[in-house]
Amino acid sequence: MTITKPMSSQRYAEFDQVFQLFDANGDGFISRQEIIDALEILGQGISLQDRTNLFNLLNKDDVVTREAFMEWMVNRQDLDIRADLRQVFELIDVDGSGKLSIDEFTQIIRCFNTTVTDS
Ligand SMILES: [Ca+2]
Repeated sequence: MTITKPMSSQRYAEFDQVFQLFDANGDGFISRQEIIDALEILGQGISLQDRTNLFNLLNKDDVVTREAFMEWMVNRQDLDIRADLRQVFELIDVDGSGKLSIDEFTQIIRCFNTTVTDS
């Protein structure tokens, strides 16, 4: 018996992980600030062109929907952001569960976000 799928579930899961990586507060949308934070973590791992494209995904509510993000990922299959993101993901996945918890991501954001001080 063969089952055909439009996109392999493994690939979809990968894209979904990337989405969750960007969606730091887990509300199902990527805000402008979340893109900025994620890009800061990725650093030079993502090209200027792709940075621009990401911001172009923002809709009139100034958020990126899961659908828009997935579509972008599908069209950017050659993009090495996935390799970079996997490295970042493994770095962040502190407990090695293969899943990224909000706590783990928040922890990393805090580590990188050295400009935030309580003074
Ligand atoms: Ca969000």
